[in-house]
Amino acid sequence: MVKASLSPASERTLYILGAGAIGSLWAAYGYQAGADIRLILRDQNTLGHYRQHGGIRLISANQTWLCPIPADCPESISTPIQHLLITTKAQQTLDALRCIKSHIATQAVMVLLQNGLGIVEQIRREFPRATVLQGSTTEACYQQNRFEYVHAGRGHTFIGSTENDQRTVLLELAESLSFPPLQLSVSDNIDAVLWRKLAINCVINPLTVIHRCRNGELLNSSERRAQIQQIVNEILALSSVLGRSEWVANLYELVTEVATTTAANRSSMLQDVEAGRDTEIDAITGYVCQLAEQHNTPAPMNKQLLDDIKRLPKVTRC
Ligand code: KPL
Repeated sequence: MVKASLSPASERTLYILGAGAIGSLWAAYGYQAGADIRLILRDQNTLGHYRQHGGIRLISANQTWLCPIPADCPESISTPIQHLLITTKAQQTLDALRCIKSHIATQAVMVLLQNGLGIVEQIRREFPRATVLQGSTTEACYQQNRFEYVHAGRGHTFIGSTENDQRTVLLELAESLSFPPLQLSVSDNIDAVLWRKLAINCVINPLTVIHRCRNGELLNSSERRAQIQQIVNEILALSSVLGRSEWVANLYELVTEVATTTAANRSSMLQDVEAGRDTEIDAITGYVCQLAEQHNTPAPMNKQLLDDIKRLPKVTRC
């Protein structure tokens, strides 16, 4: 295993792959904090639209900032990427990384901050000498218009690694990615953090799609609260089989807390469905259903939600 090292903060360019809600949130606050940030956009065409727009517009607590964050498309990247924050959708991650593979330094440090599980292993296989750290956030942000995002609720963000000897790098990274008001902490048990986040996303994301509602509106009726409870029960049963019960103690209360603190947010899955984009359902509910099947644990509500969301019509875009 290669031990990761970071270049001095003053010389560090942070590339952000995935200019969706969370990537744009980090990019905008990073830009405001004076960090050397570069967004990687999908292609020349998107880059052209972005430049015409003048940057990322961030709306937070009735304040609006237009942040002209420097941006590239894969063809225009000119320096080797040493530090990469990956905020793409789970299902787009590998393709997006392959597009910029020739620009990624062999020993790059990558932080994967996205919903769902199952992707980090694939990245590590494809970039064996890179250091791939994992993160999880409950910051709430949604897209209002193209390149315009609303920071709709505060959450917690953790990064961590299953490799013990990465602690120094993690502490330094947590500090250098904490662009006020965003605050990163290092978790000593990132697997637990990611499993909890997966559980929260299994509840909030598909249910907000089924009911076409904001996160907080999931708590508005007893029918919805009963659905929350059923998903929670299925995840608790699976967690118990996997020996992970401790990781999801008080899951119902945790989900309620996140739905309350992000009440005004439209979940990322609802945003995807409304924009006709692919959702992360396979990496979220699909991941849980697969594990449940492998361990002969019933998860009928999750299975139903997986099927329902996958059946939703897609908008065909050219
Ligand atoms: O992670 C989220 C998402 O929308 O994907 C939450 C925390 C539920 C915020 O909306």
